Amino acid sequence: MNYRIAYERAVNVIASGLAMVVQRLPLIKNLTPIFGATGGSHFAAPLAVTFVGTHALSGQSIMLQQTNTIEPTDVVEVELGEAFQWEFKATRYNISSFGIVNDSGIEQLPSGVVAIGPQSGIGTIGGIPEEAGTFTLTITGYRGNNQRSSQTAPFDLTLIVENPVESPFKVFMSDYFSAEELANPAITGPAADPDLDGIDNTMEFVLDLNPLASDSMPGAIGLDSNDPQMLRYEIPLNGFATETTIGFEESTSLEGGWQPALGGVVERTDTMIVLTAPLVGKKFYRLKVIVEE
Ligand SMILES: [Ca+2]
Ligand SMILES: [Ca+2]
Repeated sequence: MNYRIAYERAVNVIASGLAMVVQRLPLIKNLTPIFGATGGSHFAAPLAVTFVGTHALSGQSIMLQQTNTIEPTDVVEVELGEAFQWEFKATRYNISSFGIVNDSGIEQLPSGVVAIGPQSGIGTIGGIPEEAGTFTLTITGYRGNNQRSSQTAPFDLTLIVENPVESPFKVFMSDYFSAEELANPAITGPAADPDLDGIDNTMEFVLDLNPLASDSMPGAIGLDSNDPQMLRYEIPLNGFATETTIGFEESTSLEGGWQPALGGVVERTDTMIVLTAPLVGKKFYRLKVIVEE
């Protein structure tokens, strides 16, 4: 048979959109340009929570009020590494300063989280949390500068920072590698090939191979039993890779010009992918995988 099948691997990694928002938010008063530049879908919807409208010494009752159409909340849930912002103000007057203490009574915010403002009476807590946990932040607003003059009643914000759900690829890699190795993309990144078998980690995952041991490309090539004029190439897949985009590309040379293999028929199930293509001329096929980290 004159037909030759060449395997190549192509990996496109769709990086998390969160990588776009890596800048630290400095503790400055000019809030708008910072969030304006990076705002949008990456940020949780800003929620305005109004707290108190009374002098602490006046003896008047203290209440929370909704100030916009979004349901106000005193519980904010975000993922580790997810940018967020949360706003607050007082109803009866514009606060000129505020103080925040954690549940130990210390003026300290979780790592990666900063407080900004107030600007036009609106204070903001936001950033990109770098530690998981549940944090209670007690906020007090002041009518005057430097946390002086009359003050609002304390308001408790509960910030819950959760570990993000691991992708199937990362779960797969964590079966083989230590935490230290998992943090090193040169070893465990999608395009890395630490066992030097020519199969990158993405393919090791998709094909359910061992990223630490040399493997050969799995699959069976032969004539289609239903039609001897057709080539049948069947590759078993990892059942945990069902969300992964996998397809075949073809070219008449290995120099490039790869196109989706439209001349053939591709069937995909949870546990295998099959290419059936006519036995005409010389063609190269390669498996292409797009995985989300
Ligand atoms: Ca490998
Ligand atoms: Ca391997």
